[in-house]
Amino acid sequence: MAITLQKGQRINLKKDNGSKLNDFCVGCNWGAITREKKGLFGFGTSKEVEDVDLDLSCIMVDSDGKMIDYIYSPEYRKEFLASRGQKPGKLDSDDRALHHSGDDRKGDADGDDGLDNEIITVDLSRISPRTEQIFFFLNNAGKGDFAEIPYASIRMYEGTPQTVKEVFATYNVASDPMYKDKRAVIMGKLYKKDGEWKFSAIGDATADSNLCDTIDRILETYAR
Ligand SMILES: [Ca+2]
Ligand SMILES: [Ca+2]
Repeated sequence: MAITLQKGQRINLKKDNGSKLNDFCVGCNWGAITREKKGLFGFGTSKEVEDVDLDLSCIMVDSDGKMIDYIYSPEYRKEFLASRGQKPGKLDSDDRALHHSGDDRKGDADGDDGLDNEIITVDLSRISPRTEQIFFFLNNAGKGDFAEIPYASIRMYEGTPQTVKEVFATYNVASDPMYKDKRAVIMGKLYKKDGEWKFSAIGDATADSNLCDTIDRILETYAR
């Protein structure tokens, strides 16, 4: 049975059969916004689909709370990142333990397709020994806020980005009034405790208008 995570919940990565999660996907599934539009002269209605560009990213932090690696979209403007002290985006961690499936700029236009739109695959056995925490977060790169998005959820599952084998845990992060004016969600972190990896569902929504604000916030408030 998949665990439905609650804000603040901490879980170990043990499965029902007693084995541990090692190779898995952290994915985010979301929908585009559909608006009803009145037809010409007020006759009939048509549907207008508005793309939703969420960006799934993560940063790796060492035991001093310092950021030592990251994954975020290479589509972010290099000049902007540099002005905020961040390097150009990339889809692989330096230790090759984590890999991002690439930027989705639209969301599901025809309803929930059951597949995640952006996915970071994780191989815990390859993570650099220096990494103590990995924070996963979502930024809305388009307009609007999370309250308008019909659905957005994060989940951890075994399988591949194309085939979901077994869902371990899920967490819903949209279409709730609490997300009004919120444009970023710090979803959770993988963290090492006594040599074992665990997951903590943070679930904090923020008004951060860009990735660099969220990275700064995580490093200042969550990583220590
Ligand atoms: Ca995106
Ligand atoms: Ca989807």
